[in-house]
Amino acid sequence: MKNFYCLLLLAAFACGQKEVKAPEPVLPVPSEAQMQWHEMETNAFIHFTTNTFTDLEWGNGDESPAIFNPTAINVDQWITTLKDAGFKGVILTCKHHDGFCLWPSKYTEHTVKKSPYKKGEGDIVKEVSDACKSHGLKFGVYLSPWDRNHAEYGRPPYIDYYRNQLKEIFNAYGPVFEMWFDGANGGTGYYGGANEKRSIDGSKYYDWPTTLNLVREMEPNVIFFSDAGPGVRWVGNERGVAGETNWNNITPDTLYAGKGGIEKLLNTGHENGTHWIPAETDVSIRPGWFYHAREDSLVKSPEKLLDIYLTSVGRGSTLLLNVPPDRRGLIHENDVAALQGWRKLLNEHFKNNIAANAEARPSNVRGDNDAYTAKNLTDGNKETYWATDDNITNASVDISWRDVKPVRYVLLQEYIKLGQRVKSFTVEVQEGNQWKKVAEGTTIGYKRIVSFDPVETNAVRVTITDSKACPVISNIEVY
Ligand code: FUL
Repeated sequence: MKNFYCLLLLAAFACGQKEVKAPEPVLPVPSEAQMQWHEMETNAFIHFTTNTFTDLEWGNGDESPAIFNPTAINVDQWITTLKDAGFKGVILTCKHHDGFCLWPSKYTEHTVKKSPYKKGEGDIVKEVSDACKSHGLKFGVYLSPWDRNHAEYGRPPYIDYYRNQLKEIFNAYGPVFEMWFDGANGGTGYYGGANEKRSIDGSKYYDWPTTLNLVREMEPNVIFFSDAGPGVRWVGNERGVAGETNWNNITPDTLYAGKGGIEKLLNTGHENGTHWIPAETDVSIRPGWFYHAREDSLVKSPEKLLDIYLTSVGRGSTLLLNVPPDRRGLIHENDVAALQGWRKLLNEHFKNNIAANAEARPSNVRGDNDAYTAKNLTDGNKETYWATDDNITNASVDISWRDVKPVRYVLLQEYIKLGQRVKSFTVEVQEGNQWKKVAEGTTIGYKRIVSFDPVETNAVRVTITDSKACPVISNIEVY
């Protein structure tokens, strides 16, 4: 990459151009690990535990491991199905709220070891992490802080137990790209036979800073998910909808996992937030997070999944789509068909980028310098960008091609390594000698896809109408 910039500079010199300084970053900016997370775009969630066999969403914690018996399990089928659908990573519920562990933890008997699965010799966490490795997907971990099985839940010894399990998992099954700290806590549970309600103070009980440091020592680049981050935040709903305005910035000092009442803030982020904590959009392909036969007819359609893609990835978020295995231990035929249909739609709708290498005429180029030319928008190189002079926060670019073609999507990307800047924009298409507005929006961020009724055109105009500082746009695609 360095060489590439040297070449640009050399080219600029050769044309007698003065070197022009790159725009200053608008803080905060993403870490390298967060940048990689943004680029994954779609990941899959896998919810699997005793709930799959009891038909519950939240197990009470008193379930017998004897019921955990997937008789035709094929973890490879899960991972190849997910890979074919385009997912880049997988997050597995190693332990959900009921406390049952999908690996043979040495700190409890409430695990696969006591189940009929592979006669107690099975280890689903290992199988999934191995399958991810062999198919080139990243592996992530959900380890529920709330544990309705553990006798000490709510008291200090449980925190040691939870940390011991994190050590077990990170040491045996890594690398782990993302760690989920779910905020849910319904109070009541089995708790080793006490069968009572245990309320905790979510802001203090878990002592998250110590736990996160422990994990970071084992996995320095892990992305922590919780309502409050610090890696990524919850999007504030389970419908698959990120805010139309979606700032990656948020001020986390008053947030903590499970705080509640902050859904709106999580959904949109905050323009002046102090930290880069982007929203992750988690949603299930079925009504529930776990498999229930009664929901076989309620699997989301490929069209619905496409909508969800547009309101998550298309709004600068990352999609975490849950696909729960059934009692056989397979991804059900209906879910497989929905995922295949979705992939097909995505491939069709985003097949030919009309803007690739198209002509781009900007209203302003930073220092009139080739390094920041609007050609960078259509060159397919994510490291180059179009930027304007520092005092310009309203600028447009016209992208045109020879023959009139039907257009229904415009995809925009900011070069977020220099921070999220754009506050509002419009998209117009040329009809004869007229420009007609077809879409407008607020934030762009890592990626923004606007859709509109198909129009026949040979030019698109994107206007940044307001920005925190000069806009820095790396990519425009048109479909
Ligand atoms: C929630 C949990 O209570 C659900 O069971 C599920 O795991 C979802 C992803 O997070 O908070």
